[in-house]
Amino acid sequence: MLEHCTPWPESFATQYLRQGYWKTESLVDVLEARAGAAPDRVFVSDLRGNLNYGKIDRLANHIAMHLLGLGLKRRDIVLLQFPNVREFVIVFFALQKIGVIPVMCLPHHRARELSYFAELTGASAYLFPQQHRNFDYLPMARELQAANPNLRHLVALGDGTEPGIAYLDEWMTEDAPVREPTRELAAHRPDPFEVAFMLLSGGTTGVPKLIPRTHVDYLCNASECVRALRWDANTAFLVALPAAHNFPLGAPGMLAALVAGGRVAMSASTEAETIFEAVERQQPTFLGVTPALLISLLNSPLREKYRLDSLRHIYAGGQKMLPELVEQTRKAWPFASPGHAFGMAEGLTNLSRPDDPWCDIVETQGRPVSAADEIRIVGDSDESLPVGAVGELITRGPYTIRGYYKSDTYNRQAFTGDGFYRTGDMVRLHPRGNLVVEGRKKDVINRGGEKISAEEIENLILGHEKVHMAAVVAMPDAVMGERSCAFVTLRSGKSLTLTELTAYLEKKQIAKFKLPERLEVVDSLPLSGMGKVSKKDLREVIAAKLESEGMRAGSCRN
Ligand code: OOB
Repeated sequence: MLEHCTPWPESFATQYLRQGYWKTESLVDVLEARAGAAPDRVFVSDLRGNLNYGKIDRLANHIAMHLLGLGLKRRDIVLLQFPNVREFVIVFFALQKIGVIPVMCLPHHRARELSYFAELTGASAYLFPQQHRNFDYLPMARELQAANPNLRHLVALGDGTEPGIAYLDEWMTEDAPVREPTRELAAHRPDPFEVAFMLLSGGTTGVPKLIPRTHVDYLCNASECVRALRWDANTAFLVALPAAHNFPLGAPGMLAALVAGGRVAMSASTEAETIFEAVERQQPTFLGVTPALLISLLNSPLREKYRLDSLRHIYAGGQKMLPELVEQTRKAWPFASPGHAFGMAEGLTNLSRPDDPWCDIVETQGRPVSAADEIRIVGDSDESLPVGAVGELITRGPYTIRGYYKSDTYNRQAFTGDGFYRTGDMVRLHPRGNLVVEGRKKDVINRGGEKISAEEIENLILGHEKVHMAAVVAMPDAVMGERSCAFVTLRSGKSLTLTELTAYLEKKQIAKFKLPERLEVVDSLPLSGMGKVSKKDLREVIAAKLESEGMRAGSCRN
C-alpha cells in the first residue's frame, strides 16, 4: 500500500478475501468487464447525449495514454477538481488505468485547501475546469503551480491556447493517432489492493484529512450498496451532488451503478431546474441528494413543469433528514420512495432498504450495508452501551479505513486500539436494528451536508488583528439544518463587523461555504468546568437569540 497509509491487518485482509467481501479486482477490471460484456449499453448520460460502456473504456484508454505521455506513472498523486461533466468519469477511469491516485477535490475548494493537498501529497498534476460557477480556475492553477514546484502538469477541461496547459479536448478524439493503447496499458494496471483515490474528510481538525480508499475496499462498498438497494442494469443514478463526494461517487453513486451494469445521469449543477431537466431528459431511477437540496427541490415552483416520474427512489444523506421531510417527499412525488443514506467518506455506509417498514424509513437513518460492518455504540470510556442508549458510533469493516493519510498522531485519536473508526456521531439502535442519528460529538458544523471544521475556521479568525478569542458553533437553520456562527472577543477598543470578518477570511482563499454567516461580538466566552470554551453554551445562546428574533431562516445567505 502507498506509504503513509494504514493497511488492514493481515488477519482481517485474509478473512475479507476468503469471505468474498474483497475480490482481487480493480476498478479498471470492472469497467473493462462491463465494456466487454455489453459495449453498447449506456454508462453515462448528460444533456450532450449518451456514452456507452465501450466508448467510455476506449476514451479512458486513450486519455490514459496521453497522461503517460505527460510522464505520469503508477502511484503518482494528482489533484482532480472536475465538476459534474462526462469528462469526470472518463478522466477518473483514465487515471485508474495507469494507477495514478487522484485526490477527489470538490469544485468549491480554493487555493488554500488545494495548496495544502498539493503540499501534503506531493501531487504532480492538477486537473481543473477553466470556469465553473463564475469562478476562474486558471489563475488559481497558475498560483498553485508557482507555490508548489511538484505540480508539474496542469490539465484543463475544454480547449485553449495558454502555454504550459494541456487541454483535455485535444485528447478526447478517439481517432487521434496514438499508439495501440490496450497492449501498452497492460504494463500499468493498478494493483487491486493499492489506493485508488483519496477522498476528503469533513474533518474536525485544523486541516482537512485525506482518506485513502483502495480498489478492493471501494468495490466492496459499492457492491454492498448494490445488494442492499437491489440495483441492477436498469438502475440509473442521477449525480446531482458534486461527483467527487463519496455519496454520488460510490455510496451508492456512480461506481455502484458500474458494479450493477447500470447507468449514471449527470446534472451539471444543484440548481433545481437543472436537476428537474436532467430527470426529465435522462430518466434516472435513483436520485441522491442532501436534505437541504431536497428542500430546495420541494420548494421550487418549477417542479410542476417537469416530468419526474422515472424516479423510483429519492435518498437523502450527508445530514439527518427529518421525519417531516420524509413525509413531504412522499407526498410530493408518490411514485418515488424516500430513503436515508447515512454514510461517511471514511467508509461505513448505512442505507434504508426499499422494503423497510414505512415507520422505519420515517424515523431511522438505515443500517450498515454489509454483514461484515462491525458497529458498536459506546460511552466515554469506549464501553458498550445497552441497546437503545445514545452513544458514539464506532465501526470497522472491509471498506472502513484504518487510518488517514500521513496522520499518525491524529489516527491514534480517531481510531481505537483495535481499529474501530470513531465516527463522532451520536446514535442509538432502533428496536428493529436500524440506527437513529441523535447528534454529534465532533466539533463540526454540518451546513446542508457540507462539513465545516470549527477549529479550521477559528484558527483563521484568530489571525485577525482585532480578534482576541474565537469560537465557531452551529446555529439552527430551517433549510440548511445548521449554519455557522462565530463568537469572538476583541482586543481592547476594537470593533468588528461580519462583512469585515468574511472579507478577511475570503482573502485566505477558502471554500465559500466555510465563511461564518453570523458574528457575535461578546465580552467573554463561557467556559466549561474543564476551563475549555463551552460550545454547548454558545449553541444555546445563539439558538435562543435566533428564536427571539424569530428569523431562523429568512435573513441568511443561501
Ligand atoms: C457523507 O459523508 P461525509 O464524509 O461528507 O460526512 C460524514 C458525516 C457523518 O459522520 C455524519 O456526521 C454526517 O456526515 N451524516 C449524517 C448523514 N449522512 C452523513 N448525519 C445524519 N444523517 C445522515 N443521513 O456525508 C455521506 C457519505 C456517503 C453517503 C451519504 C453521506
